[in-house]
Amino acid sequence: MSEEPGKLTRRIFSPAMDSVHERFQQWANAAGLHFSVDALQNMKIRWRPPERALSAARETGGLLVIGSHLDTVRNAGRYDGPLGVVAALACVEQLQAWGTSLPFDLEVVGFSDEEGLRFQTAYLGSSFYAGLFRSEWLALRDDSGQTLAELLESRGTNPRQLLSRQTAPAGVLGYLELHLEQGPQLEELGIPLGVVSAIAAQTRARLRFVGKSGHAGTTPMSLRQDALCAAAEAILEIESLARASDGLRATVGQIRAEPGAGNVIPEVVEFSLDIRHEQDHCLTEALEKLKDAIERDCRLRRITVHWEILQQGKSVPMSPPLRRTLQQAAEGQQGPTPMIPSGAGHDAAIMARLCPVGMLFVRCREGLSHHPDEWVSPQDIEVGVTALLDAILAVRSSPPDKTHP
Ligand code: HGY
Ligand code: MN
Ligand code: MN
Repeated sequence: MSEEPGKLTRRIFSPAMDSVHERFQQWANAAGLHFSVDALQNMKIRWRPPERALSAARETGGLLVIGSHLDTVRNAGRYDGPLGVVAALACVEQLQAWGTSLPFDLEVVGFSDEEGLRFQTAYLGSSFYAGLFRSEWLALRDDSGQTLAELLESRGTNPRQLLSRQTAPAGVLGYLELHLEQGPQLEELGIPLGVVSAIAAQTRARLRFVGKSGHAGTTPMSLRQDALCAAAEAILEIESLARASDGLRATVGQIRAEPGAGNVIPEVVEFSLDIRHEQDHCLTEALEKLKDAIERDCRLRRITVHWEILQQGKSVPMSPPLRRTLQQAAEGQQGPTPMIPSGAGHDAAIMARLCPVGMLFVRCREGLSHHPDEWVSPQDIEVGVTALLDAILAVRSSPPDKTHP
């Protein structure tokens, strides 16, 4: 279910996302579960265990949220996101089949915009779900120039009302997410499961280099203000700093040059910067170093450079009670289980502002992700789903204490 033939690309508010929801709605209906999609296209499948449906205390005990995201990057793999949503639904169906009683509801969520592919700002869906959506995001534009507000209106949602309507679900006990590791550690250790210790700090920025266009054949090299050469020097500056700094990861994934003609010296170049580190202060220091170095190089080239910070997130530790719960559940499947920091971002980084959060990593082949060859073995998925089930049952007996999110 993709926007692009021959590759998997699925953004928020795309027909492909609608198709995925239709498929999940079939499964939810077949299981007698309540299916809904909110105004930011987060999918929610709610299971109220039988005795809760009967007891007067139906509103007590709260809600355990399990899931992941349904949107993808461009030319994505099939597991990043959907694996966690399908695993969550499988857990609910298994608990139903066992006739398990729980003192809380389970809500399977499929967040709509974890990758941020459409608007270059990640977590729009989970931010709305957690009641943290910001009005300035309505002005975000996608690459067709359409704003999020216009898109919402085209789907019958009043953007202004959206902000007043966003309400975080009540009584959330915690959020659990199963996700492929997107790294090589579990494969190197030869075990299927790991537990996430923390999600790395991440900054997303857009850099804009402004020079002067001119004729490619007549403008002497010494007189040029070539924005693309300045951008190229900056990109290599970014790479060499990341290579020299332990734990720093920096990526330029998108670039655009204007006027974009082969015989014209580029006047304006924009590129994306995704830069991350497990330690907040290391990321801050790296950004300061890059700003100084790139501005120095641009001065020499008579180029002006503008930095636009699109999104900044501090590192997010997972909740200690849920880390322990997941680790015990995984140890029940495989024995000793490592705590692994996540270089990848996840919706859990947002949900952590609402409730205790925990993440379970599943081994993936060659650590590959954000790539069509991304793959997780059915055996490892089964081990992961079983551990997730055990973690849900463990929450039943000892809900995470909200004072220690
Ligand atoms: O980019 C990330 O870290 C995640 O896949 N959104
Ligand atoms: Mn993901
Ligand atoms: Mn991803």
